[in-house]
Amino acid sequence: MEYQQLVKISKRMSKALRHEPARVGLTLDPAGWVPVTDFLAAMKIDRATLDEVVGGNDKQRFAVAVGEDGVERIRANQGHSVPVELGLAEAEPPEVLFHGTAAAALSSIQATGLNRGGRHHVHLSPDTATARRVGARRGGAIVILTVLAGEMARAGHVFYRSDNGVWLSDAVPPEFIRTG
Ligand code: HQG
Repeated sequence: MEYQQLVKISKRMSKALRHEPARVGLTLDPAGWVPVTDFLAAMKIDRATLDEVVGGNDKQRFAVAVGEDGVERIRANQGHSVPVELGLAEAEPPEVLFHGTAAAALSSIQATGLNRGGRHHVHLSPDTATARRVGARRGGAIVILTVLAGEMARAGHVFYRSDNGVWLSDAVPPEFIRTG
């Protein structure tokens, strides 16, 4: 299938699994999973298409797994706004992490820190190239912030790493943020 078409389906899948499952008639379990057969019907796609989107996804946004009951399910690895308990394990972060955002947000972020907005956590990138890509989604001028994750962890802040390598934390207070 063509790349653009796959991206379009991936976005629909993200919306259903992270934000608006009810809109397409789905109910996520407490950990965010739905049976693959229900999901295919709700998305109106076939299994081969699903496999192509999940396997070829640039950010490994989705996980497919067989439960103890033998039922195969799918969930989004992160990025939810609906309440789900992903069961992420705490992880020790690298000394620095990065956050790419709109330059226009800088003064607000310097005043109040990074907050999670509608998501469950603040999302942090392991490298500046990834942070740049995240920031570029906004259009316009971007800024790459350095987050002193090691110092934060030693001060008692908890970090998680999603299955697709995104670092997550509840909030980043301004004193742990550097520009440039
Ligand atoms: C900003 C995509 C003003 C924050 C990406 C960000 C990522 C503040 C925006 C994932 C602020 C929230 C998450 C403050 C935070 N004042 N602005 N105090 N604190 N912000 O989309 O991190 O493709 O919820 O800088 O690749 O941009 O969906 O978060 O610009 O991994 O898989 O508020 O989403 O992944 O925006 O992106 P978002 P994000 P997917």
